[in-house]
Amino acid sequence: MKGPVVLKLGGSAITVKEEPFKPDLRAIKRLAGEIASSGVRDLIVVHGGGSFGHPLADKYGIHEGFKHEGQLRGLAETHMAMEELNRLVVEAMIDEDLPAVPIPPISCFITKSGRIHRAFLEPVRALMGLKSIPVLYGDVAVDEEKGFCILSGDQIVAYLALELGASRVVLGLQVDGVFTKDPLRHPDAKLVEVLRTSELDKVEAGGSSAVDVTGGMRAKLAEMAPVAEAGIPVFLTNAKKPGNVLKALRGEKTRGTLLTR
Ligand code: IP8
Repeated sequence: MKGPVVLKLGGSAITVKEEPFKPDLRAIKRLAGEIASSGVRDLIVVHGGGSFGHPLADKYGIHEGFKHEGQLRGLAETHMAMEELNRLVVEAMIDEDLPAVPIPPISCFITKSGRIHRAFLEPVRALMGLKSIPVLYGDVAVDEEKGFCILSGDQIVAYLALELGASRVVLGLQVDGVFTKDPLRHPDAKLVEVLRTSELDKVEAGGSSAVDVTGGMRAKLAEMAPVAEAGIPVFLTNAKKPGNVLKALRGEKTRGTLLTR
């Protein structure tokens, strides 16, 4: 199938989510290695905020939009924290000889009420034409209604997948995939291997206890549904477990959930 693969590295998979500003450097290095070993080069990587973006976004109420000038410092701090994490991801990829290039989403997306309204994707397209691997991330964004907002990595993944005609989306998470019940609270929860978009209301999606201003598994699935509806398969797998992202990128079978129409 033609079209790039869009890979999301979940913030919880690349940071220590309970400890603010603590990257999981081993995971970042391993995942960069898995990307390199997969041989997939027609690729866009988007990573989440984990313990870098979310605590600051929460502290300053960035997701609530502009309320007072005191938040402007938080806007800058949240973006800079994400840049710091992005640098670690891009450096790890470059160490693996991957032609990764950072693309700050605040500079190419404008939202309206929290949803991407306008995008300037020419740099992404041009870099891909040169066989570079753009690396974006969940970020703060200028919002036409709210002043500013948090733009989740998931929304960026969905937007890019649809806009660039992705062949596949791989979401590397801190859980194995979608379960019949919240696996943290119900030990009898079962992994759903194939999930149709028409069945989305059947799963009780839970998962994350740490601060997540962009909202857990249910929000993730809602974001990915239009992608799957468009015929682009979305595979969710545990990026904390070595080998999953490698296999998913290669299109090989591994533990996870395939979201499809
Ligand atoms: O972790 C949110 O991105 P996500 C990024 O993909 C910030 O939801 C800045 C909190």
